[in-house]
Amino acid sequence: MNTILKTSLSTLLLAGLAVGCTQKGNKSVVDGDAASQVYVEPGQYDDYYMFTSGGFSGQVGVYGLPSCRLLKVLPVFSQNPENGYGYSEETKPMLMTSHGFIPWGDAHHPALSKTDGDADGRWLFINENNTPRIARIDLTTFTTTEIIEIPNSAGNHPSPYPTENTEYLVAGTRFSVPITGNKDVPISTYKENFQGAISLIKVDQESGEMNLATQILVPPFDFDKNRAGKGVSRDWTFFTCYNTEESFTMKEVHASQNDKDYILAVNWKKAEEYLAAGKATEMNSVYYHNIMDEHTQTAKSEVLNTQKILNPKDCPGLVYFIPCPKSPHGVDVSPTGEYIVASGKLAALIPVFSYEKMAKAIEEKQFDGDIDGIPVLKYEAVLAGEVEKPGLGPLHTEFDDQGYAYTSMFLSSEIVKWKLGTWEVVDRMPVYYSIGHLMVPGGDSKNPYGKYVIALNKITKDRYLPTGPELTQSAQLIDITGQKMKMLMDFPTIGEPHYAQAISAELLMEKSLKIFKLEDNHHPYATKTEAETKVVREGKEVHVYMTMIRSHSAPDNIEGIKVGDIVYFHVTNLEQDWDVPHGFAIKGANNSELLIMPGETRTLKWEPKDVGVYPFYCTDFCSALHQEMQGYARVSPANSNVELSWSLDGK
Ligand SMILES: [Cu+2]
Repeated sequence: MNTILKTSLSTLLLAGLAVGCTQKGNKSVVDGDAASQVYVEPGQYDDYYMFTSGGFSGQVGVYGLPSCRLLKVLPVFSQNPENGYGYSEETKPMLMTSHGFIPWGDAHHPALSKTDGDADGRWLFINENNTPRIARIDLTTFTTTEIIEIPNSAGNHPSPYPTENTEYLVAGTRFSVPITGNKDVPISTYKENFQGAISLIKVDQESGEMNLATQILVPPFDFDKNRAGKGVSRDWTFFTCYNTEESFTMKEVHASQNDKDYILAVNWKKAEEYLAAGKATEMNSVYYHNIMDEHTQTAKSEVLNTQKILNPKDCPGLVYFIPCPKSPHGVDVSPTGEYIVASGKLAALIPVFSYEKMAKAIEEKQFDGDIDGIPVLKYEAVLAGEVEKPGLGPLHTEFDDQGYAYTSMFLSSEIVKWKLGTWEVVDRMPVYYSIGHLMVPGGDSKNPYGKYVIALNKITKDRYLPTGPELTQSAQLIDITGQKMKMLMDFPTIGEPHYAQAISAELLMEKSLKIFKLEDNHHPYATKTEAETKVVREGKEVHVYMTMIRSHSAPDNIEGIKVGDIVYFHVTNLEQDWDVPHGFAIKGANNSELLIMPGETRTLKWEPKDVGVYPFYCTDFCSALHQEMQGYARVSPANSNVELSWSLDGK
């Protein structure tokens, strides 16, 4: 690309942003009855749960649709002082990695588990981009119960999209790195020494447990997004890749040279066959697998160090490249599985590929050469059609139940509705501002619910009352039941809502757990009655076996702790009623509070530095006498001979 073209490209990118940011207000697109469409009467429930990624907050937001009310923030990859996730001794192992304890993550793409191509409400998965990991959230407890690290990967962006029956999740390297050879190489030897890896993570259908089945070595491109096939294309999963120029510096220029990059089509059934046939080699990179044991209510980390690697050169039919204009970002598969829509963020059109044509082109070997042994299919042989002049900067596409597709346009800041099959654009809706992903409830499934499209916007600017330089991010709810899209409302989100998924409320609310049964609590430090409460010294460690019930803790007076001790408060909430958590905090604790659900045991580590009497109390307003739910711990000098003792009401 010459300099003038390069300059005009960046000008275009900036201009798009500027256009988006100077549009003022959306009063003209809001009809009078928009409010009634999002109004959920006090005491009534929403129709859908929506899960948004928290982006750089590392968490997941749970919203009700259509009210767009925030119901909960689920801690996943970041510590959460609100409930002690990642601070309590039980949950710390969830954040262990081969790089040590990592208290923060960058969460991108929530993905509901699927059965026959539709969300089934079993689990929610989400990827971590920065330190490659995938988490599983149990949708009966809405808690993170498993996190697996992905070795040989960097920038785990195209992840964790499930196959049609959640047989596998995928992970791909957005940033290629040296993998199989020497890792200490000059960055300028990128083309010779860097590699990409695609990972297939097997999901146990009973427990949901994830295991790295195999990795596939691919050229050092930047793998960006993924969607699994479904229906006719169920054996396949599709990745976009950019930077096919294999540049390693000033990528904004050097990774935008080629007119076409690629979609990588991976046949995961073939991968299974090659694994079974012993075609994989073994590699040794360390990665962590953290699981919350529901019986002990405590997470455990397992350190793994072998992984299987398939090389496409030894595995014909495993992977193919489909040429795609230009720096493609999103790739999405239509409800029947026939159409594969790719969005080249620098392209002036949206190419739609046909699965049927792809299968035929593979059979007839309609190739344009190969890259590192991976055949490149001919563009025209696979193309079903092109959506012409859709707008600027197409990113992602979702589908409704009426045969329409909705594509987000980052640069022209709009959602464009077009028809599958005729590829004609039928409507546009400006969004505020600079939309990234969009989401139609069920819009990635075989049977979309339709009804709404949610714009997940990157820039907020003037949408809400200003809150200084830092603004929340913004989403918008749009009605898609008519021919014309209808703007309903704006709402703020936590972190950056990269992507979202929605599921019918009925599928989740019935099975939502209300309490943990005390009799099922096999935590090694659980205390199930006040009679069993005690304080035990083990050298410098002091273990407090504590219970809480409205409105006292047992014990509430503790003496004999010494400066230099490490104190563990193992607190069991004896309540067996819904929505009666207790909290625990002690003065000077440099940790967080604990929030303990009924029937649960949680542990706070405390290292008192000075002599004194330290109050502790319940942090969650639990009863009329909540303010009285308080006790004292006495800390004596290191050489003191105060006996260890504990009591409640002098007993
Ligand atoms: Cu309380």
